[in-house]
Amino acid sequence: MTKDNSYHVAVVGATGAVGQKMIKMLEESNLPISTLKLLSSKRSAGTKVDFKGKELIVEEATDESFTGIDIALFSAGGSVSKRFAPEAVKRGAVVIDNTSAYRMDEQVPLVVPEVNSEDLESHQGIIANPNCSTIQMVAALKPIQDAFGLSRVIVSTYQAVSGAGTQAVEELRDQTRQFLAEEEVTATILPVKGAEKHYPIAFNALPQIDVFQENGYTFEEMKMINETRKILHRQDLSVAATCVRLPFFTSHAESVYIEIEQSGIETEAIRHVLQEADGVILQDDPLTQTYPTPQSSAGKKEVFVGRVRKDLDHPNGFHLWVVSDNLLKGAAWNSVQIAEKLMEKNLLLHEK
Ligand code: L14
Repeated sequence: MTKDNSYHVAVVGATGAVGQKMIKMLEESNLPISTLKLLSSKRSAGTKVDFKGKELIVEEATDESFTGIDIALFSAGGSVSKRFAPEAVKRGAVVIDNTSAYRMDEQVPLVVPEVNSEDLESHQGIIANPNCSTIQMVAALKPIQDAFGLSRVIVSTYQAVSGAGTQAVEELRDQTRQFLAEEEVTATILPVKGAEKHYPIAFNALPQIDVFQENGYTFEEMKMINETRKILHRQDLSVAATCVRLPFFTSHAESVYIEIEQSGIETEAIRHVLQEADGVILQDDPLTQTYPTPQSSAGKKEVFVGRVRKDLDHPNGFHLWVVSDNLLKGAAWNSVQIAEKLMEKNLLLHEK
């Protein structure tokens, strides 16, 4: 920290889809930043990036890059976080990690500021940013859990390609053009980069995000299940997930079925707690065909909820439609929000 109480910040993975948004969110943040260091792999080093009207040059990350850094935002893949996050902490930085590397580590708080910012207080240098699909779901579930109790969650996702990175975005563009030109469609990235087999995403729906686990669920589905329990402090909560990739660029949508503990609750009461919730915007009116969509939420920081309705069979069952920008609240904005919270709570290591 500098004498005027401003921070030395680093972004690792600065040229990636999330890294770019992190830089934008830092520009919009009220976090006082004295220097911003942009780090990447050797391959992307040298790239020029604009920050608050100044041109910054991306440097290759090394252990020494983190000397003097107060806050390091990581989004360059799990192996980069494993390699450099402990080195950054050793040098006094607090790491906010947007990969799955540390999320389930018991020593590491997994935080959505509107939901469990108190978990930041026990941090030991690394804080994990949850998976994008998990973040938007728990933002909607927390106020419902607080008001009525929650016993079960079943979610199906409709996820944008940008979550899988800039190459997946390019792949959707290329395949869409190929398909419309009636050319052969080439699939080389999705569903999982580097996998044996690829499926086209353009004009398609892929029921696989991330790699399969031994239990038949994908890793994305297991992340939603395990992370939801950890963030809501509910190891007993029943959660099931099906994660599906669809051919649009930005925002994830989710159809969420919940069962609450209290009986006799009407839809209006669920709508009311969502309307009052921090970071959540209710857009729900069948009479005017009002509900959020991936396009309507793109570029916005909040989590949007619509289609709230009571299950027709289970007396405590409700259905919701939850939409948010996967690169903002799902990634970059949530990370920068964590940094703001750490500052507010005086939890940056140089201050501890
Ligand atoms: O776990 O491919 O943070 O859309 C979130 C995006 C994993 C990949 C994570 C995708 C990533 C996922």
